[in-house]
Amino acid sequence: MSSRIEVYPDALHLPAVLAPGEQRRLAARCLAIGRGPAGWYVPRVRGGGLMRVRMVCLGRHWNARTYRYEAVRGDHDGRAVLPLPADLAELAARVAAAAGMRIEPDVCILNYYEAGGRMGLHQDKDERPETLDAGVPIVSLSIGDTARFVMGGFTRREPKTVVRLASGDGLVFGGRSRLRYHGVASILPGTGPSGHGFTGRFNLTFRQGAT
Ligand code: MD6
Ligand code: FE
Repeated sequence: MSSRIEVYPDALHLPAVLAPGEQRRLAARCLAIGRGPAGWYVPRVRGGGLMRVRMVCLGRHWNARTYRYEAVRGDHDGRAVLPLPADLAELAARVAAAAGMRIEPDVCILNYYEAGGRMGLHQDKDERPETLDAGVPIVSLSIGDTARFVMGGFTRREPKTVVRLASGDGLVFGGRSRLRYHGVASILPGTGPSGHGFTGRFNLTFRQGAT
């Protein structure tokens, strides 16, 4: 089993939980999904600004205006959301199990960052209250360039820790840490493995309770 680093209670970093071949296959899937008909879009947030990341949701669509999950891309082009493939849901469950947690995901948010990409500090609290109360984790998988991922407390101001999420790394974020603030401070261009057929960083977050 790969190593587990406890960043906070119930927030575990699993370096290289994905083998190189798995990373390559997953990268090819991400590219195909993103380039497909209901592919990449850049969300526009409530304040009106564009996010610095491209996104595609699988299973349910996360609406950046309403902060709700829905069946169509209501804040973008109205297209139906793509299904969440069963093998990806199983992969997320496997990674959760490696951290001693359980998930039956119904949504995956696929993010694509290029150099200069980032994601502001936020909490993930748009899933069903039962799921949040039970501490069902979010499972995050990263491929490509390393990200400087920032994790803090339960208010924006608390002290923060930086976790370098490299290609193949998992982060299982549940239990007592499910509602911690976090974000992506920066991407370190050129740090990903070669031979994956893309530049930049893919991140997949699997969630339960979006329906
Ligand atoms: C990212 N991830 O790593 C953005 N959220 O690109 C997240 O926002 C995130 O990695 C909840 C749990 C794990 C995550
Ligand atoms: Fe998040």
